[in-house]
Amino acid sequence: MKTPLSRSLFAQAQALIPGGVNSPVRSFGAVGGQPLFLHRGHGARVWDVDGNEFIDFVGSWGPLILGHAHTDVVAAVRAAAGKGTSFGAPTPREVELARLIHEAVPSMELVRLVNSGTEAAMSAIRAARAYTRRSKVIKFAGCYHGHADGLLVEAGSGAITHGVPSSAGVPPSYAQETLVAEYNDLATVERLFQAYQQEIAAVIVEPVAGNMGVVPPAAGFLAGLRDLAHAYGALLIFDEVITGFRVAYGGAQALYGVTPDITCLGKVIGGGLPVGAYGGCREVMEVVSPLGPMYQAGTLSGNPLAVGAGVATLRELRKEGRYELLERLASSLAHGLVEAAQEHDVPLTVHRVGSMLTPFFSAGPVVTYADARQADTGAYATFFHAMLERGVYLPPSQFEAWFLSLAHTEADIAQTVQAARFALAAVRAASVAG
Ligand code: KE4
Repeated sequence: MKTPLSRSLFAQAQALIPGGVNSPVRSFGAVGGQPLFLHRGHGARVWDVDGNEFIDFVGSWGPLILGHAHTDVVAAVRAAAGKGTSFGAPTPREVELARLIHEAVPSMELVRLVNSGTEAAMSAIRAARAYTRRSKVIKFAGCYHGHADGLLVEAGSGAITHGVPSSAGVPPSYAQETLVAEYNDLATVERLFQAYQQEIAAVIVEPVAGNMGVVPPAAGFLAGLRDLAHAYGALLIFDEVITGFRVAYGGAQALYGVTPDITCLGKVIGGGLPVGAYGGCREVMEVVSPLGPMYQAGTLSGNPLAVGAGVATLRELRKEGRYELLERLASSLAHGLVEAAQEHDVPLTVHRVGSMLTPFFSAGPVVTYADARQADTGAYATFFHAMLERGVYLPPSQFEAWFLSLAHTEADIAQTVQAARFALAAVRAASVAG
């Protein structure tokens, strides 16, 4: 595959942008090589600046559940732009998006729109702290909730000591209010509650982990979190930035039947434009300014173009049969990958929840973050590049989710599985060669 223009653009970008990218995971740092510069997308496919065509399973990291350049989304953005791109004042569409979100996710009695998943998560935590008048927050190793300082934290030395920064520039004083537990391990959560009792404001969790690769909640894990949090007077926050409108129209809370106190959304609700949201029961959300003492604001929050794209996306998603189609396509892909791996004797554990999935290069099981980290990232890198060469664009990291859209077809899945057979043969050959 020839990529001279991408290479030239990457050299230019590196002279102007840190690492040549506006978000680190795009750099191909986890798989090697240089990133492709994309020129356009349509449906399930993207084209790079050198004209190479790919079936896309990144989908902008989740938002493009309808596929690229969906006619309704493009029309909504065009119509909004023609009437003015932003007002910094309430607009009718914001009410419509809030209503669509509330109807889909009834636990979100009040919804505040923001501009990203990061803003949604940091605001949800601030609301929980304001409501409970407590400071500490429990998160899980391997879960990612955006780049707010207090969330770039990993487990401290002891099992129940406060967190330590996982990024330069985060003062230890910010990290020490964050406690880190193990995903799918309720005992680690209970130990933190026993140690910190009434100091904990909230537990924040990805109800289906997506940022360690896709790791579903173990049976009883989410309900156990809710029961533990409420037993100690803390709130449960579901970070549904990925899972919201992805794993079901009502998100993971609908799929698993566990209701959080606050929900964070992003990605799909913006249809590819910058939208995040957080919301919960009226009693909690009435702490948010201008109703209450917790401050949170944003110049472009509820922006007409982004909200228009989000409304068009949710209107399409709520139509009959949309999630059944996503389920069929994703199930077909998962089974094809498993069969191809068996054909080539490559250890592969495929996790899937709805239309998000991850093939772990590991014999498994993969239940915890520690399990996920055992995956063979070298094998994933070999697989990634072999798939790219065969026209399939995957997340450039073993620890991310693949996303399908309503624009993918059974023919796309068949082409992807066929490419995977070659790519897995390459993985096997590399493994044998040692
Ligand atoms: P943003 O601020 O990137 O819109 O959302 C942050 C966020 C919050 N919560 C969850 C569960 C998330 O997955 C994310 C962001 N996801 C990453 C990919 N795993 C976005 C890709 C990137 O960082 O470039």
